[in-house]
Amino acid sequence: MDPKQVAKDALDKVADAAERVADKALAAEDPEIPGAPAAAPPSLAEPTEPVDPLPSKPDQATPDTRTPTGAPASEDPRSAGQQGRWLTTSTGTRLRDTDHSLKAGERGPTLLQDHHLREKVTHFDHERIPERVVHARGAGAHGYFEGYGTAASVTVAGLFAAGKRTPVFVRFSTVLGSRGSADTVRDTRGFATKFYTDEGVWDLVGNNMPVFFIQDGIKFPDIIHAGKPHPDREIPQAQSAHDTFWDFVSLHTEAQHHALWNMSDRGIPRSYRMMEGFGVHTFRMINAAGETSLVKFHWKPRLGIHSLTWEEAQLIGGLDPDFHRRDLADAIETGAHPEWELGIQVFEDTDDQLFEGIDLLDPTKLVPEEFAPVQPIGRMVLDRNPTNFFAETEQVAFHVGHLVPGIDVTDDPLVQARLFSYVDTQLTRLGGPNFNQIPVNRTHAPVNDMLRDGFHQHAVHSGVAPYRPNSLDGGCPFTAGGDLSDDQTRAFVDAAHNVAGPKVRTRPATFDDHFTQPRLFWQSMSPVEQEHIIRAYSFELGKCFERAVKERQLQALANIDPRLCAEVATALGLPAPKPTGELAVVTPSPALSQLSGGPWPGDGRVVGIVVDPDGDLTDVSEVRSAILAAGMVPLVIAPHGGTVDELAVQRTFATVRSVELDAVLLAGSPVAAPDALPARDAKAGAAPTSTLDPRVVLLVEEAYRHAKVIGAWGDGVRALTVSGVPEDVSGVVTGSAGIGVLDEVLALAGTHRAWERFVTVG
Ligand code: HDE
Repeated sequence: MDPKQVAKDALDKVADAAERVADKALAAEDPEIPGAPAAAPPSLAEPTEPVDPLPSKPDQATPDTRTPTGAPASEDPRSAGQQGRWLTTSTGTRLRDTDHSLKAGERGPTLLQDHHLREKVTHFDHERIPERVVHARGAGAHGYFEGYGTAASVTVAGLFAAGKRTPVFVRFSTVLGSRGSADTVRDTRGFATKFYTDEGVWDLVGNNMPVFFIQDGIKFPDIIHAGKPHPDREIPQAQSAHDTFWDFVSLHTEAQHHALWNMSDRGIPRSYRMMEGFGVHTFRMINAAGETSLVKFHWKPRLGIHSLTWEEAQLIGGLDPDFHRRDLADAIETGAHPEWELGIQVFEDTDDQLFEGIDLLDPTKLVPEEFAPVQPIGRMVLDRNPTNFFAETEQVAFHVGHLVPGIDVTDDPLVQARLFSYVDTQLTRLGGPNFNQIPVNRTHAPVNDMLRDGFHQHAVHSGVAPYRPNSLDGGCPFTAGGDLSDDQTRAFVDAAHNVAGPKVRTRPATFDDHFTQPRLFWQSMSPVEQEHIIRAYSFELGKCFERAVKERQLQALANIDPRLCAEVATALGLPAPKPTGELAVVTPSPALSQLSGGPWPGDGRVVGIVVDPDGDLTDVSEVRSAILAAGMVPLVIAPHGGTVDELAVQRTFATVRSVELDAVLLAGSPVAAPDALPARDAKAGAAPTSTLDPRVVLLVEEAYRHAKVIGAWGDGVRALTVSGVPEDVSGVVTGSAGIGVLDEVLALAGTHRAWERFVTVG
């Protein structure tokens, strides 16, 4: 039916209902006995024609539509923020003094009657809410999703229509650490997206790795208890380098695949903006004809997938624990808006739900992109930072059961448990069942549910019949149609799917193979990535206390790859065991390597420029402007703060560290500054008379070791030489003019690092 006609009919029905109310009100003047339950008398038969909710009765009023801070509700989001210029109580009474409690005499005791003191302190006492059990530390951003129109053959979901823009809120997170832990720890990252679609909220609550530790949600408390700090001493914080984690994953070999991803560079991303995202589970999509497909979701970052080195991650953990949070906020503020493409791998919805022998219901398995290409269906841009961390990033409540027509879950036993857990956890975290009414969680679609009351109820529901069927509220609300092709009336339809079998606590045989896919991942890595993995295992297991735990994990590594096992065993000083079975023959998947693809845009990358206030500064200003024009952030680094030749200094030799930079430019060779003394700055070492400030030497050495691109011109070339860096090596650029050097540096930085500089053994 014509949508305009539908809208007109609906309006006519509301007008009819309003007329009936008015008639009744007139009748009441008759006078009529008070107490009629509803605004209009019910019909004898159950109402079947959908209408909008009936108006309230003429004797009823609802609270004024005010914001939490007393302003008339309006579309301006600031109406929910502070109002007026005077300090007030929470109820808007202006205050004259908030620094002195009410006392009996100047030096006497405080009076119980001091309602302002009590309101202020009581509210403060309750400012904290429980942190998330997992994913406690996170950072959020607003943005939009834009559909390409390419998903229509598999799903009716309206957000994928060509050019359709849907607002989103994304929260990135680490898993294990507490709210105040460091960003750069080795861990999986959460990548949770809330889409405020016209058809309801859809939450895609994924990770930056495509597989998970466990195949059944009932084991989630086990893996998390093992990964969290030891319960006696509550250490270590935010990391897996300890006995309980490796105890569990070595006993429970289905976790080996995910553990291997954590030990790879994916576990230490350079930036949230440079991570892939995955829905992990297989989902089911439904098209207009009611046909279903199985899909896996992938977010592909426009900037490529890049990581820190382990040494960088550890140093940054101390220097700037907010590194990822800051990077995200700074990038958005400077207009370097992070962007991802959403894609799906599509599989036929067969009875066995297998693809090329891979059980699509097993969340410890991925499907190589070479077998099932990722097909782009839209893109997401994050372009605004939250205004208030608590109100938005902390209070956002994701739930895998927030689904919209056209997208459904599968019988993956992990997602099944998640469907229970996410609502359950919000009840404690957000203090009751109305968490979807918190501003950041509110849907942009009309809500007419029959959920009522509860802590912090913000809706003022009218009517008397929050049940179905009813006649007193005119039969409202009505269930919508199951015709998926009608985008005006369609409802969420659970995809029909055959299930049968005995009631059992077990797992299928198709979940049994725990080593083929880790081997596939290992063999798909480049030699440098393999080195990083070997070092990561050596570090993590080297931190374990118990020999039995290390030996057991070495056995698991032997079953993944004997060379990986041997290298780690050498580092641990233990014998390398033999594989317990035959090793699978796998075809490597190049798409799994972070080094595949590129070069990538450098948006928001940080370029340090070392200057010598007494040297030649001619090109520095121009280079700085060119870096800004390229969408990157130039940081001028000088011996002292303030300005150098009218250029603001962002870092001094005392405050800078190479790990916060993506590339280093040397515009001069500054001699040791007055504070280059061990007593003032331990980084200066014991060489105060150096012809080059020792902190610059450290900066260059570190940047070189981490395979960062380094450029030098003019006298800056001397700084390279003094620091022991050869000129004729990959990723090192020298020249006579700043801009020429910068152009080459920016081109090389597109691959993130000069990978050839990493020495590999294998
Ligand atoms: Fe979660 N997970 N999870 N998880 N998860 C939570 O929900 C849970 C799983 C993920 O930024 C909690 O609101 C169970 C897989 C992200 O707010 C909790 C199981 C994946 C976030 C919860 C899983 C995730 C969470 C904690 C096994 C990747 C952060 C607070 C059945 C696909 C969302 C909360 C945010 C958060 C339970 C497994 C991703 C406790 C029981 C698999 C990104 O409900």
